[in-house]
Amino acid sequence: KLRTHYTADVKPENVDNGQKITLAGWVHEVRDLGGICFVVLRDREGKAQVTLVKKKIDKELFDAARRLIRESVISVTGTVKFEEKAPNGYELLPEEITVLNVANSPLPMDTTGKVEAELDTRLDSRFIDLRRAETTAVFKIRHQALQAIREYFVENGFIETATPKVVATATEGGTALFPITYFDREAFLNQSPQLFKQILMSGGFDRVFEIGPIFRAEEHDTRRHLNEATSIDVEVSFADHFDVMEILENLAAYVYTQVIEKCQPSLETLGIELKVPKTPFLKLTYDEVIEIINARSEEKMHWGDDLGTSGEHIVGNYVYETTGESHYFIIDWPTEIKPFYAMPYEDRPEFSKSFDMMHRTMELSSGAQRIHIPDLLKSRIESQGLNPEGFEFYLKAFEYGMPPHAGWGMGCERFIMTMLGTENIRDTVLFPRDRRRLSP
Ligand code: ATP
Ligand code: AMO
Repeated sequence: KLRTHYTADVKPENVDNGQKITLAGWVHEVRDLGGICFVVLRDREGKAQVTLVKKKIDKELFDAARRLIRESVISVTGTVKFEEKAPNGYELLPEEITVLNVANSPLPMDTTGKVEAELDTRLDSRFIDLRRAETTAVFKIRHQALQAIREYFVENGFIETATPKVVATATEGGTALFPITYFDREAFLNQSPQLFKQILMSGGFDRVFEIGPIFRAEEHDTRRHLNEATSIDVEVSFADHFDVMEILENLAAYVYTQVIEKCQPSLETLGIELKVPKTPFLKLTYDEVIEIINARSEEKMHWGDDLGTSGEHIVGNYVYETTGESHYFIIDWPTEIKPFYAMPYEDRPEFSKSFDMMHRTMELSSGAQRIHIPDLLKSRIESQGLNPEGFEFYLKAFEYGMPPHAGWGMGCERFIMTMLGTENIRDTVLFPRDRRRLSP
């Protein structure tokens, strides 16, 4: 066996003092003090000190240890000695060290954390960057968050779906599409599962979720936009926008709770003390948001304007100062600035049953009750300057018994980014796609 234990699993409850084990990982550090040599072995879960005392050990083994090259891959078999003074409370006294692969030097970037690398350098050599505990911690938390999201959906009667990423039409008016060649036809990478999750409501699935990639040809290069992002999508039949806002806030709170419970080592590595957001989240109407902004900014916001970045910050800070919470909803947006599928209020059709879930620093999610009446939907598609012919496959699902329904989409990366306070959204994606970056 190349490995019997992870470094972090070597504890008195799992392993006996003097037990023979095999660890495998990377050479993090070699400290040669002449009479004694320490090799720090690093694996996914942590580090272990391998101690070689010259007088007590085979000369060849001692010399081989001293010559180990940093970041090479090794497997070490030896006996465990619990020792309070050692870094994790134990050291490994080796009998055999096998070099499985040698690393070149110098390395493309430092792994010890002594030199702070630029994000671009880190992304160019992601395989090395991931060997840093701080980087891995983000992805362990992302994994746990997604796990919790799935748990929450399954517990609450949702069916997981997979809808096509190669499509014939746009869904989200605001952003551009990536065109691709599909045999002899033009096709696009999907911006959102929107149309498909709605069709599934006509299919009687009632409650669906999907976690998958979305593609947006955003021209700009910001710290919160990706060209390929992971969307967490939900659609619920016989529900209105308030019902799905409740699902969203409860989901967010559940995920925070699970991350706090299951990711303490990673949170400590990142120096984060996480607080579960208090539910229900504050709901501000679009009109109230305008008042808040206009009372605090020279730059006036007019009815019908979308919320700009500075507006988002003004309102976010206002909410944080008055409630101590970072999350809130903005509801009742003008129908005209929301996508065609948002349901207008019957008694005041200039307002729609739509919402954004906001974090103090940015938008996290958009959603709405949807139009389920085919004629109204068709006229909304037309009035947004779109051609209903392109939407035939979608509109057809509304003609034969479409229940009222509502849903939302939340960017996974933005959710993780705001949870961990990362500077850049690219820190929450293994191999981000942005304006300039197409590899790795
Ligand atoms: P939407 O849901 O409105 O389609 P989105 O999901 O992409 O947009 P953001 O991009 O965070 O959400 O948009 C929030 C607001 O910030 C929008 O009003 C948008 O016009 C504005 N905005 C987006 N990109 C930029 C940018 N690069 N600089 C300044 N403002 C921006
Ligand atoms: P929207 O376009 O607002 O709504 O997208 C929903 C959420 O997806 C995330 N997101 C992004 N994250 C990173 N980079 C991007 N370029 C990017 N674009 C979007 C954001 C955003 O809030 N169909 C609707 C959802 C619905 O109504 O169900 C939609 O796509 O967190």
